[in-house]
Amino acid sequence: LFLKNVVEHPNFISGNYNTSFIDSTPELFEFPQLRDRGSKTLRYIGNVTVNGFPGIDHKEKELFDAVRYPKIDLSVAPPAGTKQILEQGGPQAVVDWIKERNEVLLTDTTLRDAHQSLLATRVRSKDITSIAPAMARLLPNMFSYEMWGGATFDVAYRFLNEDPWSRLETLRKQAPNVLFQMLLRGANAVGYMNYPDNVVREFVKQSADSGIDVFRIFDSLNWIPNMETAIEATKDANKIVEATICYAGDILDENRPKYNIDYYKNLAKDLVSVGADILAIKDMAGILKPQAAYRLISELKDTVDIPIHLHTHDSSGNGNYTYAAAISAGVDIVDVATSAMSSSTSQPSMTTLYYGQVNGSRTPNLNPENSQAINRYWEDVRRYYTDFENGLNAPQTEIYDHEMPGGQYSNLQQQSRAVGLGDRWEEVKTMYMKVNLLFGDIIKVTPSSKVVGDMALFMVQNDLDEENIYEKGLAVDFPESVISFFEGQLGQPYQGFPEKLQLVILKDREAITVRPGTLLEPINFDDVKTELVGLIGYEPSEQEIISYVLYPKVFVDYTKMVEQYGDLTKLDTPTFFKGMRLGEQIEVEIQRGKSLNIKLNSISQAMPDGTRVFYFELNGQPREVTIKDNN
Ligand code: 3PY
Ligand code: ZN
Repeated sequence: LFLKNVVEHPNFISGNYNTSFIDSTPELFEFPQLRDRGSKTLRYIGNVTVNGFPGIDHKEKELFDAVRYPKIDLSVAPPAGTKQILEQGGPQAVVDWIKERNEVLLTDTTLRDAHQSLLATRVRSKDITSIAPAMARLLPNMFSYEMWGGATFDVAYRFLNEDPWSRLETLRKQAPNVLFQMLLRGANAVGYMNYPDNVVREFVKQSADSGIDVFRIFDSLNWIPNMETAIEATKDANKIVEATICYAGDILDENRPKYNIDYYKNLAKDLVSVGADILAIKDMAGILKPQAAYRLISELKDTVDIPIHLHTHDSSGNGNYTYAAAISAGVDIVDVATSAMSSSTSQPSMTTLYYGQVNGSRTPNLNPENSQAINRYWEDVRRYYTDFENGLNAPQTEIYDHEMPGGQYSNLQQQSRAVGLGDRWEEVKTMYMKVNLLFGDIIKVTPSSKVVGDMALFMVQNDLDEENIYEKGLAVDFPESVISFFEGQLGQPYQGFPEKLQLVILKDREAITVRPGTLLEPINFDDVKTELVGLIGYEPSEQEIISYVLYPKVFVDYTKMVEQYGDLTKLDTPTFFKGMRLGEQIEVEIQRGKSLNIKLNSISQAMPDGTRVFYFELNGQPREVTIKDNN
């Protein structure tokens, strides 16, 4: 294409060129793909305007007030932060630095768990990267930003038509001063099943190369063998291993003896022995009560010599109360979010925590005015995502009973509606609790929590209960996720599987007791590459190859969307979800100094074949686009 541009250029044809011709003729680099960009964007806008965005009600775009950006001087570089400590001294220097701190340190989860738990993980890179330069300058004293991993990886491809790797790389450039933290599901990487060891290794390597510094590594059954490959890979990359204990039960409740204080202390010691730099306590459901937090953190501080990082969800409304107790007990770091993206199923608010600690001995190093300046941005931006709100706007103390992770509640509610159990939601929640006990009281977090949820729905749908399951269960086929769990494909739960139920569920299928990763063939990345070239028609990057290995269909579907609609990441969020109003004009800056100015003048009536013609203006030129109306 470049050669074609050269030989067809008038100066080239007329012989009017010299050795600087290429350097001085930038239009040679304007390939048809670039020119095509406008048409693809118009096609996307037309389609979403008339057909709506998958999964949300189709209605006209609302009017939004201008977003309040913090006033910052971008020409002033962000101050040095924790990232520079890692760069200069490696993980041990960061650990030493944490130990020297008296104030409680903060991780800001706004860019990952907060929106995963409040807005179905739908916050787009555009809204994340727009605020990152301000975060780097106004919140430079954070221990880390948790901004990647968990569900954000597949949701980016699957629902937002964007590449999670480029989100990470862009953020890295914008916030070069604070550690970047990701959530990694051990042998399940950022997926829902165990992957071969070389896949986990490659994923960690690519993530580290692209900008992740702190790997919060957990296993959905707290089974350490499933975490070891990821831990080794993190060490190989000279990054920080935050080995994680998922919290279940209640250490102060004598009726819940399975997960008692000794269970946690032993696990903590084991995690230190496999290489933890930091110990994370991941209270994914928000069930760690304040008094229990005080005891847990106090005893863990006496048990291990590495920093302790506490994560909770504010579903019960007790989140900051739990943190206050943990801070008194000596916890080193806690997870918080900007106020407008905090509370309820998300993390507690950072500014609330600040005021709760102010004038105390461990007041966090946070400037409340700066934090409020960032918060105003999120107050405005959260409105773009109203369609993805989970509807929970008051404390849910019942989480202490059902123990559902913050991110699962609305998902399971949605799943219940989808299978016609919308009006039996209370029953589903009660069943979730009963299934957990039937399963032997397991750790519930992605993906083990999904198994419990799938089983709860299945039991309610099929009128099964804890009495009749052993008999009726022999005649039914259980959900695939449940069978696979009882086969041992997610690993081994603490104190094993309930054998009687395992027989009913597996029937004649054999269970394994070894680490699933030992049975999985390593992936041959060269073969995968060849296969992928055949599917997408271009040479994939290493990041794309690993994405395809983790999520083959999701990744290929994403590349097809990009082929059809081009790069949509520069489109503003209301337009991305709702399209355009008649007469509206928008500007899409596709690269610095280069914009698409788009105006929607009119839309024709539907033709007999169901198509409509959209009359746009693109940078002042009339453009017609024909769109199939699927309504
Ligand atoms: C995830 O694995 O995505 C989680 O957030 C678990 O809590
Ligand atoms: Zn969480």
